[in-house]
Amino acid sequence: MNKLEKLLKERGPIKKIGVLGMGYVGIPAAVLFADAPCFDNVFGFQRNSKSSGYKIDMINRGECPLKGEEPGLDDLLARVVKAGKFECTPDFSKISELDAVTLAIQTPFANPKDLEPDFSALIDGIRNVGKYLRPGMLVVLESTITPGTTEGMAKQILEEESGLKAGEDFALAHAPERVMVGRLLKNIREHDRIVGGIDEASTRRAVELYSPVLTVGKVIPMSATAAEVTKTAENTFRDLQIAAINQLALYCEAMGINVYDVRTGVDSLKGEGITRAVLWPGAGVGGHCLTKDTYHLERGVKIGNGHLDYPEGADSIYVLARKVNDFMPVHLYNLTAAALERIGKSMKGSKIAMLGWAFIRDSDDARNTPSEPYRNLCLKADAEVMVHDPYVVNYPGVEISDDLEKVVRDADAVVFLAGHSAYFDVKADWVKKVTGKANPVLIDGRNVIEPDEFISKGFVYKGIGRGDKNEHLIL
Ligand code: SAJ
Repeated sequence: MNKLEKLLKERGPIKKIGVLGMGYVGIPAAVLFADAPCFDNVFGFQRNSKSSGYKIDMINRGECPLKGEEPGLDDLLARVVKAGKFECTPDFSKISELDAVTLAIQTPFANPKDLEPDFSALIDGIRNVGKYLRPGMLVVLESTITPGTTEGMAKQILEEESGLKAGEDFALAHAPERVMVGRLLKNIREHDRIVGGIDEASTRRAVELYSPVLTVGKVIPMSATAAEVTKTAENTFRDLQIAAINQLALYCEAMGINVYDVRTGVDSLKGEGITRAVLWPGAGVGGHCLTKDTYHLERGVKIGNGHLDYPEGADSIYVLARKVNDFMPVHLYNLTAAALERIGKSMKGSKIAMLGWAFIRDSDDARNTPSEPYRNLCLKADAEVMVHDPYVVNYPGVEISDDLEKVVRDADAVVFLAGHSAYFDVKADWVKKVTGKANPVLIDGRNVIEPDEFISKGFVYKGIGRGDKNEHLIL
């Protein structure tokens, strides 16, 4: 038995837990730990900052500061607070009383241009843990991080701040979150949980921490760096699959065929051992995960000290996938300009009605939305742009209306950028009447409408992947 295993044995089973970062990852994680009978109590650590300090009192009143519907979370939080099993505090010194501490702190991009993550908040959190670290404690990073961070930067800061040695005096692991807004509790309980320690003892201790909160999911143990690669790769692979069908959509347009026929065809190849993850082409890829995790993975393989053997001068297919997906709003703009040109108009001076600002259907989440680059291209071409979205209420610098008629009125072009359910009921007659145009342009970025219904009413239609319709006769 090594020094760490002895320390963990002396300390006994995990009873007191701390969670740093009272956000959409930390809060459900904390209340689920608090709800587990085998744990005594949980502290939620929240800096008393101007922007988020209000959460401390709110949580201690048993109220959940997260907006949006989260089934079961309000009740569970109220219950564990009332039972005295969960308390939010700005007093980080309480960390020294704990057996395990997890960090669920966001790692956004400093600015989307240089694709470098902003680890400052996470580093703050790690420093705070290091300051109050005691022998035999377990530290777990839950944030999405560049592979190599746990073994590298995190371990280094914790050791500097505490004077203790990772893997000897304390256990260190990475357990990436896989939650999605709207299903936070369900995802934590039911998804399998990747748990990766810097050594065997750390992995085992982290498995002890997470097993009690899993109902359906099971723990999948591995090394800390393998866990970091798993998290970034699972999103990189999804982005790659979306890029594959987006590229096929562009090919189908060039070859004059319908990508949805081809998709149905390819998807029909079934049978044991046959897999074809054919996803859906669209106006682009937004959100918090797929737009950045590829770059975490790419950076991880670069900072790693191993030699990468890869085709000379070839782009990573993962980065290429990001470029294809980021091209889709540009392609949508090109379709809009080409359709306007067919009726002797140009972007300059035309009125564009954008339908959809959220990055995902039937959601108010607009993080890294593809609608933004599309709108910027239209404005750059001196078009007049109106934005509709039934869920997104505000977005810095963009006026968004939930009044569809107001946005569509007098439009030269109506463009679908999100697949919100409400849009599937939009009728050609209604759009034509409201735009007041003889040949309105209709651009479909999410396969929302049936082209013939609009083409037969004199619309100039172009849809992503619809090579079979995009050069139709104008009636
Ligand atoms: N998208 C397409 N075509 C598709 C699927 C998505 O264009 O076939 C676009 C969406 O419009 C959106 C973007 O990609 O703009 C992302 O969509 P998403 O469904 O991947 O939603 P996310 O970004 O919320 O991804 C999350 C991730 N979950 C976690 O990180 C825990 C991802 O790993 C999941 O695979 C994904 O949800 C999911 O499957 O729902």
